[in-house]
Amino acid sequence: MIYQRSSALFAAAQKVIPGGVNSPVRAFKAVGGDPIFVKEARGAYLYDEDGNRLIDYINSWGPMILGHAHPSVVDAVIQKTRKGTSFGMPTQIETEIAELAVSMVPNIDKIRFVNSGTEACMSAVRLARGYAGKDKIIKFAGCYHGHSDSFLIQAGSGAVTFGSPNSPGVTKGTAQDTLLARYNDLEQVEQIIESNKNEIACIIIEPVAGNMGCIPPEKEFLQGLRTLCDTHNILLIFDEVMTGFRLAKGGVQELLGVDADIVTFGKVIGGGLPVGAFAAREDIMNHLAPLGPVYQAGTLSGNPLAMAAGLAMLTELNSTPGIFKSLADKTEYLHKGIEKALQHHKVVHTINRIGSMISVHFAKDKVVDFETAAHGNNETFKTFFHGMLNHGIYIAPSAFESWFITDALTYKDLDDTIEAVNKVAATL
Ligand code: KE4
Repeated sequence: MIYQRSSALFAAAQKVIPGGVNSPVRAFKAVGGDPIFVKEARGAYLYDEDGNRLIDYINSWGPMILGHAHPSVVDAVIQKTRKGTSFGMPTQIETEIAELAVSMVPNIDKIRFVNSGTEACMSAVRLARGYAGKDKIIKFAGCYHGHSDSFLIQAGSGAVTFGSPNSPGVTKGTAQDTLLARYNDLEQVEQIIESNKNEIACIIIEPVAGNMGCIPPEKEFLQGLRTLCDTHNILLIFDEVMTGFRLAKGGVQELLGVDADIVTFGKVIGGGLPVGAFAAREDIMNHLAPLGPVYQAGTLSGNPLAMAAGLAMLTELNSTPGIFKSLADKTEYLHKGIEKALQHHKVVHTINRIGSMISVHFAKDKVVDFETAAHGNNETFKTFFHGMLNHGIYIAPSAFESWFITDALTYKDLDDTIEAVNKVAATL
């Protein structure tokens, strides 16, 4: 595969954009080489600036669950654009998507739209602190809730990739209110609660982690957190920016049957446009301005184009029978094929999968938390990444990410992907 034009575009971008990208993980720092510049995308395929066609397993880090340029999303945005792009005034479509989201997700009565997953998680924590009147939060090493100061403590995703989990610029004052636990370690959470009695407003977690690769919760872990929160009067925030409307219509709450107090969304809910959201039962959400004292705002929150894209996407997911099973079946098929190919070439690996999220780790032990995720052989991952790219398969340029399956993938695409793994595995 030739990437000359991408490299030239990257050189130009670096002159005016820090690192040539508007989000660090895109820069290929973890895998080396220049990032691929995409020209357009349709369905399961990316078409890059050098004319290569790539099967896409990132799908904009989750949003493109039905494939790129889905007709109903594109049409909805075009229709909306013709009527104006932003008003800073309430519009009916915000109520329509809010009603639909509330009908799809358990335990939420009201939802507030924002412009990113970071904003959703940041606002959810402020709401929890304002509602509970307490300052401290518990997060989990390797979980990523966006780049708000309180979260950049042993964050996952790009922050880990950069090997700088605690970012400069985050003050000691902020960091001291963020307590850190190990994912899947209920005992440690209990100890932290005991040592910070009546000071913890909330626990925020990716109920299925996706920013250390994909790490499903161990049995009873989430229910254990639920019980601890009920016992100690702590709010449980499920960060479903990645899992929401992906793992099930009602997200992980529905899939695994554990109730959160506040749920955050992003990615899929915006259909590819900048949308985040946070939601909860009425008595919590009514603490938000202008009703209550917890302030949160945004010029482009509820933007009509973004709402049109999100409403079209949620409507498709809500009205396509068996969509989540189709996604999970395709992911299982891919898992089995990759497993067979890597085993055949005796490549040490472990694969995590749940629903339409999957990650391949070049480690021998099961990956159950940040520490075991970090045991993966990054040199092998780099070779694997570039090998797959050279066979026309685009996976996440970091071992600390999940692959995101889109229903636009055909079983032939999956077979082509498995064949590429077979060829690349021979070189590992
Ligand atoms: P954004 O602010 O990037 O929209 O969302 C932050 C966020 C919050 N919570 C979870 C569980 C997330 O996965 C994310 C963002 N995910 C990363 C990919 N792992 C975004 C990719 C990027 O940083 O460019």
